[in-house]
Amino acid sequence: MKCRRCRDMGKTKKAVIFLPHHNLSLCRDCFILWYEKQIGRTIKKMRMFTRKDKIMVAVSGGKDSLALWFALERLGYATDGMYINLGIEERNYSRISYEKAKKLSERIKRPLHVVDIKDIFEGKGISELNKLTRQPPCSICGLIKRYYTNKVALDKGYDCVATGHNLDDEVATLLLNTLSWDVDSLSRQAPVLPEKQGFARRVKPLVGMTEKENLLYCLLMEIDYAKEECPLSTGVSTIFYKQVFNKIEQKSPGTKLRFYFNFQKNIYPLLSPIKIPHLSPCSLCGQPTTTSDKICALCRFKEKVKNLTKN
Ligand code: Q46
Ligand code: ZN
Repeated sequence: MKCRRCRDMGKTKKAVIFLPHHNLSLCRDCFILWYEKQIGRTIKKMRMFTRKDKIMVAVSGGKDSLALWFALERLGYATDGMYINLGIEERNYSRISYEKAKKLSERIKRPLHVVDIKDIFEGKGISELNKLTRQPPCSICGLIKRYYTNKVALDKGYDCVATGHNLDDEVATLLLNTLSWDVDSLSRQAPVLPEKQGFARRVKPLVGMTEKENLLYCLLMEIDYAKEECPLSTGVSTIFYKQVFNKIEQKSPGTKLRFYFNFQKNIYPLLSPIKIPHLSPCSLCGQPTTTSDKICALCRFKEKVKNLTKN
């Protein structure tokens, strides 16, 4: 298989990848160019940020967020990283993920802000918090990540938070939310969530890129990433929906892109005005909350952990 871009320029080069959903085969150099161009286009088209903005990239140490950070740097955006150490000791997951994030920050010479949840919850990581509270690990993890990415971005004066959600993540969540007609969640599923009342702008520049494309970019750019999936991810329902989507995509290339971007174009605008909850500052930490008792979910969770630890 030959690179189509090279062929169009009168050259012949061997392709390293064929992308059926774009009907495109590309060599190493053309893939890198194409990949970064696609991200740049998404950023501009969706008005995510400009070169004047200060961007905080939330990195997990995995392929997607590290590919994003590296590509944004190469595209000339001002980006710093932020890593949350979840204290997951199973298979050394958190230690390895942190090392990969740190390694990239040193390679591109950009700072990495680190929040360690064991400092916040008296030595407890996600697994210990799960055992203590009996709340599912991913719901605890999601709460902590949302809270601290927002807090660090606001405290340190960033214009927005960029996350590494890819097309596969987005279509799996979209399918899950659609199957249960979860209008609330659907009305929040956008690649750009604008800043409002104490919330930093959140953007997902990789929404048009698949896991496979992010992986290849890491390999070609020699980005060292954490290969292990989170050991607490077993039973996460989006894994099943990703498998379903990959089967559909094999039969009908382009379905993921159509499903996601047609939702954004045709359905999301009808949903977004449905609910804008009233927000007020949490009386304990000052972060925005929708609760009537004015204590945010994170502070309530902290209280719960404190009480259970005492007993
Ligand atoms: S890190 Fe956290 Fe994921 Fe692990 S505990 Fe669940 S949510 S699976 S992206
Ligand atoms: Zn609070």
